[in-house]
Amino acid sequence: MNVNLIGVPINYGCDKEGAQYGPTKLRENNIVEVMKRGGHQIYDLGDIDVPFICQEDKYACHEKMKYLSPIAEINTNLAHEVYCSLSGKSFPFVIGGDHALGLGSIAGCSKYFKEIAVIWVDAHGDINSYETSPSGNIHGMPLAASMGIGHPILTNVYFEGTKVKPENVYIVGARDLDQGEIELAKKLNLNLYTIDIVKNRGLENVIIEIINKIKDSNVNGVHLSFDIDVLDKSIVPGTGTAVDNGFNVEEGKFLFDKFLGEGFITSMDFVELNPKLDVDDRTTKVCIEMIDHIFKTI
Ligand code: NNH
Ligand code: MN
Ligand code: MN
Ligand code: MN
Repeated sequence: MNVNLIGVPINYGCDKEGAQYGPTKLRENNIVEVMKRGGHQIYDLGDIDVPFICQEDKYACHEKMKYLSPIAEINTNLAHEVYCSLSGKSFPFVIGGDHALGLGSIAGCSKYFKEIAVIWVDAHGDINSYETSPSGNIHGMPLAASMGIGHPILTNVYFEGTKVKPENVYIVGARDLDQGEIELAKKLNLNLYTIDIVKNRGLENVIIEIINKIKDSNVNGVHLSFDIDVLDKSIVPGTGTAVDNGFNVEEGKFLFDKFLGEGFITSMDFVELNPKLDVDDRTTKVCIEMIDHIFKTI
């Protein structure tokens, strides 16, 4: 298949030094060659432009959200690159960078397919708004904004209105949810598969249920957004908000086997590598191992 590799060297969403070096770090570790091993035609489209904004201007746009305007701008560009990739029959593989980029990926995917499902694999829900966020970090908000919840500058990125319906959102592996996120998940009756649910019911059963629900829905595209912090803290020191009790590498690979093996995933994010926090490049190596697996499965 044709794959477009798109880098988004952003750390404004997590407000932590280092996440912006993810794409460069992965390219230095031969991500393109690794992706080619699966027999695909890989087009490296380079990085989306991320303008320099000084720390003092963090709250220039909104008192409760950091770097709001540049994040919206970056995501608008990303959305169009994802949309154009899909229009050109290429699979968009978006590497971060922090998870704020999910907003742009989903917007591009939604414009192309109209009705989409989103599988959000993450230790976090990323369904905060500025009213519920404990941090003001926008990487904790992209999934809410994609469902039309939050500030209009975020919810109207790329085109006006909701990108994905709440009933078509699937969160997998969450174990560090904020109070407001728990309440929103209840209110919207989200398909929320916390780590406890996954461990009780079994990863395979949960994945099969999600696949069946998606197949029964009327979506044309499925976006898989993978935040590496869904993996256990012990194996990903190089991520900004590592959480314990997460998946091991085998479980991560199994998840890709099942979802990608189904053949219905139409775009992907791979986010939150922070090379500056890493120990002996351990997290980079895990990322490369995962990416190798993804493109041998897809
Ligand atoms: N929930 C927290 C917040 O909104 C942390 C989010 N951090 C993430 N999300 N890494 O995936 O600030
Ligand atoms: Mn995330
Ligand atoms: Mn996370
Ligand atoms: Mn552990």
